[in-house]
Amino acid sequence: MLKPTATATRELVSLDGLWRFAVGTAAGDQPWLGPFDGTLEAAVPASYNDLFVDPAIRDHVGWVWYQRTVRVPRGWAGERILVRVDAATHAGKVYADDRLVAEHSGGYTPFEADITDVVAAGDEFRLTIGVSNELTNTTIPPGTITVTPDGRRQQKYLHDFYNYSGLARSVWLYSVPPVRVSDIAVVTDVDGRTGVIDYTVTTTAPASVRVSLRDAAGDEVAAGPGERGSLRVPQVTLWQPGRAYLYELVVEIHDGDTVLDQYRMPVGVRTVEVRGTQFLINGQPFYFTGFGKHEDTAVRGKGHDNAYLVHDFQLMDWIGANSFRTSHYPYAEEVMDFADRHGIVVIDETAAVGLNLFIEGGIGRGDKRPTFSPETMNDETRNAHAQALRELIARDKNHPSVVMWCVSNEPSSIEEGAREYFAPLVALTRELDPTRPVTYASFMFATPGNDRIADLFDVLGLNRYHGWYMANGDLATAEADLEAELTAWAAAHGKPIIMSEYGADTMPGLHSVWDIPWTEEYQTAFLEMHHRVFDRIEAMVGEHVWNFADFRTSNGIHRVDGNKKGVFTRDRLPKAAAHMLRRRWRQIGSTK
Ligand code: GCB
Repeated sequence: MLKPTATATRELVSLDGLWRFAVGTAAGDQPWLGPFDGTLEAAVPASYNDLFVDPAIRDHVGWVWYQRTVRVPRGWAGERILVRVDAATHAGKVYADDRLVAEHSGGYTPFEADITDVVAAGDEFRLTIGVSNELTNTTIPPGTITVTPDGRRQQKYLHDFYNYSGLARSVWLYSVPPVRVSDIAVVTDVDGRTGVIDYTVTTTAPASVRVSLRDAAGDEVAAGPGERGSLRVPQVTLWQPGRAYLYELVVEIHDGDTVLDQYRMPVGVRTVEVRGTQFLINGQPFYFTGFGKHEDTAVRGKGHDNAYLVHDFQLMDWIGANSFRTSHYPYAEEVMDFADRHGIVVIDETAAVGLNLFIEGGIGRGDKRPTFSPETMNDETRNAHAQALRELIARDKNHPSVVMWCVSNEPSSIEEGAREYFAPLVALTRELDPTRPVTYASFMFATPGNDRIADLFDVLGLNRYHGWYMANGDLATAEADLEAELTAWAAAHGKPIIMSEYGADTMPGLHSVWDIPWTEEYQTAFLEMHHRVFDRIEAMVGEHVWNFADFRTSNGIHRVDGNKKGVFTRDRLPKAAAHMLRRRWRQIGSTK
């Protein structure tokens, strides 16, 4: 699905702002049939949970409703008119006046509705969007709804980050011509000094397609006719980590001299390859430094915010991070575009977090049921997971910043059924995108001896907490355990290894001369200990600290106002460890 954009043939209206807001009440309610009662308004984009000071809203389980009046620009007669919701977490329903025009499951990928037949250019209509935050054993991510003795529905889930919900990303009204470009796929390669861009254009009807590639100065450097082809760019400037360079692909549909549709897309030319225990970008060994992140800020929750986007990337630049993982769901497309433009490397993850009844964030759950069974994660869960992969790859396949797909975070890969569950999903990922390596982030009870899926992947991602959830406060034991474990993984698979999570909860301002967990000194010593070990293991190709910043979680006795493993606080102030990381990562650069 192409991101909506304004071109010579397409127009775009942002529907962000304040929307009327209502919490779903009785079953059978049909709030879209008219203006809402009540005075609540919610900001879009933002999660709704923390906007209001009302536990009945924050803890609501089920549908909430957003509504606004929209006027279709009067010049849009004869065009197709679409509403695009960048994300409705975790399910959405869109109504134009009284009519249901789109439904979608999956909280972090876009969907749209063609409302051409329901609205008219120049007229107003009532746009109502329902959003459900319910998670069950067949959603991605999964969860369980329980009922308290006093009759309240409660949402439980198998991941630690707070279940923020709502319209956390933009909503758009846009126009496209009746015959148009509906998708573009590019795959880039390098042949000596020549860049090769294979492209495939999909159109809504047979049409005469022409593509041209412009360099950053706007000069055409290659062009070709047809829906499919290969452009060659002599003396190509590559997209490099830390040195982004983007061409622009201009795709047009012509009828004689008339341009029926035009779409413009940035393209970065680069290659990605796993060879032995190396991860190569443009043929050069790449060492990932950076973080697992979250979309999380005060008040907005998971609401996309361009100020935080800019500031987070500034901080990553300041600290010398060259990459991040979109833990634990696809991020807003603005984030991916920004990474493309600024040369930050991305490991792109689905929302398949918590396929694990065994643990949550290092703490045993005490659930004795099997993770993979007809009553727990089952074929329907896997179908939802497959759909999440399809939508992620459809959305992000053209981003040069994306160098790898992460299929899942911390699944219970040691249990019976794990291989049957994952093998088809990894095969699907490779079929959808044969060009990028595939990884998963494995959990701490997985060992080379009991893990059932590691061999399916190209790169091993290890989430480990030696010195935190294990050997807490004893860094000497933790160092020996970590080294033994990494050595064993390296020997067992001969694949590149990324430490996809390692981190220690840290209260800013807490200090000690001893190895006392939660102090700033302990976080620094903990990370330094890991780095000593990483530097002794040949197969290591990266280190992603957990987490970039503190973030909101559900309540738990091991959470103090959320997860405090951030190297930055929730409002993005550096803890002491940030300065240590800055020294190390600025020295490492992108190759070690
Ligand atoms: C993990 C999870 C991550 C948690 C983290 C923790 O293993 O992947 O989502 O936040 O542990 O801090 O417990």
